[in-house]
Amino acid sequence: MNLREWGWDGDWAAAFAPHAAEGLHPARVVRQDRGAWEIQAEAGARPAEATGRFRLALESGEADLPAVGDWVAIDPRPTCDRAGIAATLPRRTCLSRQDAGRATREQVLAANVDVAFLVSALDAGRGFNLARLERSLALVRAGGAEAVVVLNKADLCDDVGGRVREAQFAAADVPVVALSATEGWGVEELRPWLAEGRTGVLLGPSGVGKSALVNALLGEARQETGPVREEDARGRHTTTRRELFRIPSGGLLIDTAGLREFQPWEADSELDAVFPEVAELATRCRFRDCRHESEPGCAVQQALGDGSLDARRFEHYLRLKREQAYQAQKRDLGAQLAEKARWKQIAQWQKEFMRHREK
Ligand SMILES: Nc1nc2c(ncn2[C@@H]2O[C@H](COP(=O)(O)OP(=O)(O)O)[C@@H](O)[C@H]2O)c(=O)[nH]1
Ligand SMILES: [Mg+2]
Ligand SMILES: [Zn+2]
Repeated sequence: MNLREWGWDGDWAAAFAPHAAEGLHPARVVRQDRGAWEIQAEAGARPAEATGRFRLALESGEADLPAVGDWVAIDPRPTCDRAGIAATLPRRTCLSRQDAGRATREQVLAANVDVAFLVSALDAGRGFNLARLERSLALVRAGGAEAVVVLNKADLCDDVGGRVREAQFAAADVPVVALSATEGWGVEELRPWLAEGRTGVLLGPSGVGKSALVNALLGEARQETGPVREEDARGRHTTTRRELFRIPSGGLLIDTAGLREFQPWEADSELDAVFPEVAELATRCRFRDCRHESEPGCAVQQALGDGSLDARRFEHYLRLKREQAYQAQKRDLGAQLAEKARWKQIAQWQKEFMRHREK
């Protein structure tokens, strides 16, 4: 198996050199399902687990938990049924959101992704939501990836043009593509973003057709589609699977499941990226901490008054800003609890580690 087909290149090889010197092999994380990983190495695909030394690095916060898309250094351990992950290579891009359960922990959705397809559905259900689209755009920009807005199930919509215009308005300069994954039309428009060696990820709420789109791009029904139970009776996640596929036209694509709405992590700079016109105006307000409400010398209010700033865009901006403040508050409150939970997890790992060593 040629690792180039999985996105390996000269820069990765250079970053990997110190690990190669230790006799480790490069591999890409192609599947992540709760605590379990599957990696793709030159020798093929295998399940993998963290080595003892890597666990210690994870515990001390020196290393990040491997995510789908990560390049890792593995100890092949030929006599063992699992390869040992010994290190992760520094990420080029990283899409993360706040962990739904633990408000203070960042959860990495996918690593080393070039392009994120933000999938909505035009089926008149809850699949199309401009505020969510804006939040997702913020998340993708903050992570360093390119974004493409995908409006799926266009076959079910009478006014595709109208929806495209609405999405384009929220997305500013980000491309918007309307298509039908199940009928197949429009799907080809995505291929240019998935050229050889490039990695994409499908993001969006459950039911918008992400897996159907994976199947359409793969040209075969590899992913199960349809209503998937993603929460148990108490509303918790039971499916968190993320998987990386190779598509025939050359690129790689990650399907995600079980994601709740995104909650951007560090957010001020992201908001500025999504609303560059507001950010630009804000630099001209008289007060640096201007909230653009009724402060004197507010350039934003002035622009709203003379119509040079779109009132609806500014409303969206304020909504996200409020949500952000709320999340920040929640994060502070959750910090102590999360720290406690982290230590509990560390103690458990240590116990396992000791048990492993005694064997
Ligand atoms: N009419 C129509 N239905 C679609 C389309 N794409 C997906 N679906 C259906 O929507 C449901 C959810 O699709 P799925 O791919 O499982 O969504 P996911 O949860 O985002 O992976 C399935 O029943 C699909 O057959 C589409 O373009 N048009
Ligand atoms: Mg799915
Ligand atoms: Zn202002």
